[in-house]
Amino acid sequence: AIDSTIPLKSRSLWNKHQVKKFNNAEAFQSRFIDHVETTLARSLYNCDNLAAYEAASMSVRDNLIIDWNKTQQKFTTRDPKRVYYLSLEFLMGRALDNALINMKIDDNSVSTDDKKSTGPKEKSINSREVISGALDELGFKLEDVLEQEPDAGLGNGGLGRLAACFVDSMATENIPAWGYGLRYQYGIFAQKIIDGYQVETPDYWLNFGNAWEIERNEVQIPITFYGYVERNGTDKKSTLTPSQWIGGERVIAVAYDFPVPGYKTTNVNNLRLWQARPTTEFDFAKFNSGDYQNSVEQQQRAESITAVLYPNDNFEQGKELRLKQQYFWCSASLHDIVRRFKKSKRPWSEFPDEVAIQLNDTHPTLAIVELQRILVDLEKLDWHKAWEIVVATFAYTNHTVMQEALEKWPVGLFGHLLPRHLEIIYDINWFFLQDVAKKFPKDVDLLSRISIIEENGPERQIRMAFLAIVGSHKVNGVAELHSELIKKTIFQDFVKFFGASKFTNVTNGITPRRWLRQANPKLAELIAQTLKDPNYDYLLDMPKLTLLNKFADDKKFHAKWNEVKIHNKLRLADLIKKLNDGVDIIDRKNIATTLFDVQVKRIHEYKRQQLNIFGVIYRYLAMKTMLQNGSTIEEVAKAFPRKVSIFGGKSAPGYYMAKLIIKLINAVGDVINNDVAIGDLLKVVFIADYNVSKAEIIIPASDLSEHISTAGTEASGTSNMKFAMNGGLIIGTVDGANVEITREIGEDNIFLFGNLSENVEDLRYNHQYNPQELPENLDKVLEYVENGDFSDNPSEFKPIVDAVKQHGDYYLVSDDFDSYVATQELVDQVFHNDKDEWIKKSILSVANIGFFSSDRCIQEYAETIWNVEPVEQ
Ligand code: T68
Repeated sequence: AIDSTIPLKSRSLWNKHQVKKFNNAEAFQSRFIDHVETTLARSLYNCDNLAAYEAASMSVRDNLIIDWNKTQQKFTTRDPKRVYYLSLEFLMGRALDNALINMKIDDNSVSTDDKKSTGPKEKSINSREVISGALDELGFKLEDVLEQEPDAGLGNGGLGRLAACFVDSMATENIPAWGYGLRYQYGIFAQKIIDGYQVETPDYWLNFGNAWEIERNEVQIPITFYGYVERNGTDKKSTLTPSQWIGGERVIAVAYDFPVPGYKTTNVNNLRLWQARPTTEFDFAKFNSGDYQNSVEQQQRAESITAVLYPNDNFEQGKELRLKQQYFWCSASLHDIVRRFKKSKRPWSEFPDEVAIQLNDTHPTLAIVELQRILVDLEKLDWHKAWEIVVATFAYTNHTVMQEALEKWPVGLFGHLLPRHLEIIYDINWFFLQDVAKKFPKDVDLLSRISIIEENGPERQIRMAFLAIVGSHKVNGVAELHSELIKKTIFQDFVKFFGASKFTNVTNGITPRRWLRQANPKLAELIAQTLKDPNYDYLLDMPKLTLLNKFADDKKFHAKWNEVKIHNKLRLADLIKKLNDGVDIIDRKNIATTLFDVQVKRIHEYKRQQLNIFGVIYRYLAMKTMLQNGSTIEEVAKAFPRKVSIFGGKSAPGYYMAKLIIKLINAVGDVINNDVAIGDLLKVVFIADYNVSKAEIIIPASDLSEHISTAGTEASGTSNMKFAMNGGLIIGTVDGANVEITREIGEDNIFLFGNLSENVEDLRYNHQYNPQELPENLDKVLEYVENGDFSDNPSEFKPIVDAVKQHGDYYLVSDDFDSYVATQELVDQVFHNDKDEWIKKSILSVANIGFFSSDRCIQEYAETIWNVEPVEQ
């Protein structure tokens, strides 16, 4: 074959041997055994669950790849506008179960006559059931096989999981879209709890290989760092003319592709993750000087670029290796995109008609600079023409207003690693500031406020969010409240300059395939039955759930609904028991009347797990006081009915306060869980190593979940949507997407409390300048914590107390405490005294949560930001 195309005369032979998908149990079994015996070199005598998982995954992957090839060929022929979603994190979780839910198979063993009789109301083939049966016949249980898969934990929290939901929805919606990210060898660390403290252990997730990826050794892109800039144009001084960057270090980016199957479509999109490898270039200078050791060491350093995910959520550390990761990934992705565009032979001016690039936070902002560099230095376009193309191509999503999470790079560090990019940023800023000065000639302060370069402080810094705004045609927040807030605060000057229309909102969403059907098969099935939708088509059209509204008062339906919840609570009790060395913490016989109160998310002061645990301590002390004053345990139980407080989440390894909060939760649990006087009325559980696959068990089991951030700090939150979609009620502040969830499901069906975001600034100011007046109840709790009742070390938790009492209570725990406790009492009342009302609220939550499907969210991006359309099947 010349030029990698097969000569015409050979093609019929290729077609004759075309690979076929397995479409029924038998064909799957044959493929499965083939993989066990050849790919894995095992046999029926030594095939354990792990080998079965690998062989099943590779068999399913074969099917996906066949559709993947067709999808990509179709995109090449039709050449539609494509979307590229750049995210430094993709928190995918497990792939096999999800593939079984999404994968479409068309059983050719069913005769055509049988097929004809399959009316629209009858069941179509469900690949999960087919494979479960097929594995059963081969001697395996699907559940055990699925359990073998390690989570792909290439993300920290909400931002990374959002990217995972988005690729699922883009594939489902038949949008020609690729995700681009990094193939970290170590994902988010595994969390162990030792003596109540978080201990991090490395997550070497590729230990047993990875059945879900395709290593593309043919896709290798050289990436340059360091070095200096040379100018060869006539005007050697102008940085605007083509310049040559002479790099000092080179590494190779190798592509790894992960097929992303859509639901009920044969469309399979691609997630391309880059891994760093050393070049095979030989450093003769080093070799001749006899420094072999050093030249090998330098090569080894290449691999470190994609070695590990930075484990911070909503915090930027500013380390050089992080910047290296960012440039490595942006450069590789952009060269890949540009190469694909060039195949179309269109003029550069049409680039934005062919390509939309979405920046997931500011982490990929360098892609803006890299495209400008490619166009000016390599493609020799005029600076301004190039810039017009760049701005029309990019759009930026902001996920936070918190200062400590906004990326800034010191120009020294930046210019050393990327000298040409620094010049380009200065030039972008120069033109931008000229325009600003022209528009607002009298406002002298504006220039320094709005500049991409921050000049005050010991060293000049590049403000990446500002660069992302200037280099994009649209900027969006992730929930209505947050999108309004960024316009009024951190990006105020930019609204003034660009106008409000550049700023928009796209409220986050979640994929109902994973977060309803996969996580909660029982509820998904009950809904399918109730909607008379045996094929689960509603998962593509979640607003259809409103049909459940009419069952809100149906007592028979309540019973079924409640049964599902109890089943899920028992499933979680099993998990907790397993994690607690086989000892039950939860009283199973009373599980239906035990309120499961869950807060699972990254541990962060702004998310206020401390408020939750203070509430637990308050409850415990009140129970003890009753007993001391002579109340019977029955009387106590009336006032404080059965409850389990469940916590889970990781702290960034260097976040002292968050780690201390974890320790406090565990210390409180130790005291309460072992207090025989209160028996099973109150328990506190910390579930170690919260991750996607644990979330799939925890979320469907919750009666109540907590989304209690200080108003204005949580941009959206997405687990709030997941809990509501699984029939859990929410206690929450008026923050992030809680606001829109309330609007959709009705304010009677959510427990809101606390101060509003517009008052936060004043309250903080008050704490600064007025002596702290603590509410009495909180004061008692803090006194108890401070007295060392939860620790052998009496001053251990003092920093948590001092944050409220001495250091201005930045997160306003004292301002919201009473309202929180009062609202929790209301929760108790409804759950324990009016169960029908509770179940009604639960049904209404699910019935009206359809808006929060990530399919809706992706449609909004497609229409209002990307201007792309689905490619018809
Ligand atoms: C989250 N952000 C928001 N950041 O906190 C959450 N940060 O409100 C929102 O729902 C979610 O994004 C999706 O929009 C994050 O998760 C990070 O994880 C992160 C990672 C690196 C650096 C900074």
